[in-house]
Amino acid sequence: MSDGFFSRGFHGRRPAAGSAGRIPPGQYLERGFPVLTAGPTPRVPLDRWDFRVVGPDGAERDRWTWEQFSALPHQEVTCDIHCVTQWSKLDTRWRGVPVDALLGELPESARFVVAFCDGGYTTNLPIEAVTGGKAWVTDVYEGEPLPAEHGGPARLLVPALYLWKSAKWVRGLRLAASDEPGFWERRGYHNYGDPWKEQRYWND
Ligand SMILES: Nc1nc2c(c(=O)[nH]1)N[C@H]1C(S)=C(S)[C@@H](COP(=O)(O)O)O[C@H]1N2
Ligand SMILES: [Mo]
Repeated sequence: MSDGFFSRGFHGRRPAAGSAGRIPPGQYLERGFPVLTAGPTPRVPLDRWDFRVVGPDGAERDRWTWEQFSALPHQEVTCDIHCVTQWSKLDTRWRGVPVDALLGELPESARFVVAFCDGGYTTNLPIEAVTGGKAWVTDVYEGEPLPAEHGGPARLLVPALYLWKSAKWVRGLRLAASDEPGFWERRGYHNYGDPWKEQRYWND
């Protein structure tokens, strides 16, 4: 996903090398990993965790327990992430299940998804933004189980869009025929959120 080939050799020595052209307009390079959460961090025991895919009619199409989800084929993802609060972090490393594999074969009517989470957070995405190898449900960050403050046990990862679309503590995806703005989208954030177009707020 990223041009890690060029930047890798410079880690530690010249950390800015390789960042050219990778920081979207209005963003700055962040080396830490800030935590941004509206509300408390939910903590659900793994034996009560599941991940569900729900159809446009509200019916459950698929469900995985933690054990089943953990056993699904995972991919390594190295990507840059961009937060609407203006920080970007390069070459973050994750492991996750491609959303393509979780959604499976889609009904004609499914044109959008709403990610739903423990704690009640939601975010909406057009189906094309999460299919075709562009999104994962991740449970490993930098080789370790994803920390709770960053969305563990599992979070959606959609690196091409601002990070509010990467829902933490995600518990499922609901297919939808029409678009339904999520938590931040109803509060003034842009409906799509492309960092390269600076789609931060409603009128951008
Ligand atoms: N469930 C949930 N997911 C969420 C949020 C949240 O409040 N709840 N905040 C979003 C926002 S606004 C951002 S910028 C990123 C921050 O991710 P981080 O805390 O791992 O940096 O998570 C996104 N995912
Ligand atoms: Mo955010």
